Amino acid sequence: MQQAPRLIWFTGLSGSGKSTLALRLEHHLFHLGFKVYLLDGDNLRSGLNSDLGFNNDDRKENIRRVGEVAKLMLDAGLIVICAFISPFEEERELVKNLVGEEKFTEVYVNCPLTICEARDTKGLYQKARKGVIADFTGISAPYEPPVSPCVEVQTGEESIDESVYKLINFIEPLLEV
Ligand code: GGZ
Repeated sequence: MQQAPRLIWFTGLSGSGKSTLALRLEHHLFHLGFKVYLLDGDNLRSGLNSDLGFNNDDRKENIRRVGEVAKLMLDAGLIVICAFISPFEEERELVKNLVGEEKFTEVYVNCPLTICEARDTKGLYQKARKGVIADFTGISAPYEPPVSPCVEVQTGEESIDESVYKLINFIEPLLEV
């Protein structure tokens, strides 16, 4: 299958559903025959970026390196899905300019902090509130919502299936040459 290389960039708070949606999208595209690869905190922060923490400078460097890796993968013809909090507009812009605006699709996984915190699947918000974890996004570190995302899902209101459906409908037509 002919495919147009594209970077699909998910941004949103911890617990907003980025990884879940990104994985569902990856599986969907894979089963359609696209060559697709998912980059997220799990495979980047445990290896290439294991020297980085969560202060502002480290987050910026995290996203810069992810952008460079994604660019190489685009050069190889892949569809790359990235799921990072990526809290700063400036770094998201940097990645967009690095890979080229025409290849960049920003996805805003919009979920209110109150809902992310109530879910607290990993107990991280509770630790952040207690001060056990410093610089926690939404609690003690900033999150800048995208100004004009290409597509937005409201995961506090929609079911996972509804959000996946919305994403697929928006993204799939962008991928075939
Ligand atoms: C935010 C943190 C922090 C702090 C650990 N702040 O929900 P998770 O667990 O699985 O996803 C979060 C992940 C965020 O890594 P990113 O590389 O996406 O962040 S960034 O784009 O801002 O560089 C969370 C966990 O790491 N985590 N400490 N202080 N999230």
